[in-house]
Amino acid sequence: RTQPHKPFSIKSQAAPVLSQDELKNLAADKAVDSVKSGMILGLGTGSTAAFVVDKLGLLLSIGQLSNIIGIPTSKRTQEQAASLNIPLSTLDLHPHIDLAIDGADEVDPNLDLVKGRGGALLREKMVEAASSSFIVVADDSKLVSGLGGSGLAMPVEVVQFCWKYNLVRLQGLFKELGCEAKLRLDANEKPYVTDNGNYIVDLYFQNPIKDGFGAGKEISALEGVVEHGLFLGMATSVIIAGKNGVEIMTK
Ligand code: ABF
Repeated sequence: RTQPHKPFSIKSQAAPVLSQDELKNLAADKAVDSVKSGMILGLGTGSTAAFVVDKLGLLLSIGQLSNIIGIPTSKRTQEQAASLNIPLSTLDLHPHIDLAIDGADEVDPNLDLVKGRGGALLREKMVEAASSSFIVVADDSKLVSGLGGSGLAMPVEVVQFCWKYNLVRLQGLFKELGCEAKLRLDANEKPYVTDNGNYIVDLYFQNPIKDGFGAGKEISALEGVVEHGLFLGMATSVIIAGKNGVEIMTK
């Protein structure tokens, strides 16, 4: 005889709502799974990348990782990594990097990125271009359907000399996208100076950039432009943390 079903109750358990920092931490944890002992690592900049650096420091300190060498992408990251006793080097001494892990400001469906709102775009691009693999870590607020479409800045690092001249030229390049160019200021309302002694012109678009490669070429062709925040075709994968967990985007 079959037993009559016992009445049962379903305890409804709403999924915990994770804070943005918890999401960043989740993405960072997942990325660090790809780090192996002995690797030369590009260390990113920004709040998400900082979780990665913290985790690397922890794994080194408990002996779960060994012999890694970090190539930092900013003075901030260099200080953070040094404080965690992560051995550091430079691109001069280690021109080939195994894996770089860094955050992003915008991620589109092709894994193309806007980076540099943290001001470290030049060193980030140099380090990430020298890496065999580049994993991006981000929370889902960074996803966009087209680069430049978030209404937030697309940074361009320019030399200080005649920065206004270049600001006007940059704005003029993207008139049809409703581009407004602004010199980035620091907390004291003084021009923000990068680790490389340059200024940043932030470009704000009303419409997304359709041809990222074309836009990048035009920006780079301006004398006095040092680097721009379009990171195209560089990411190997993007780890996105959102309310449904961690998703890995690959091409
Ligand atoms: C770096 O930090 C930058 O390229 C990007 O500008 C920024 C992202 O910062 P966060 O992780 O704090 O959002 O990765």
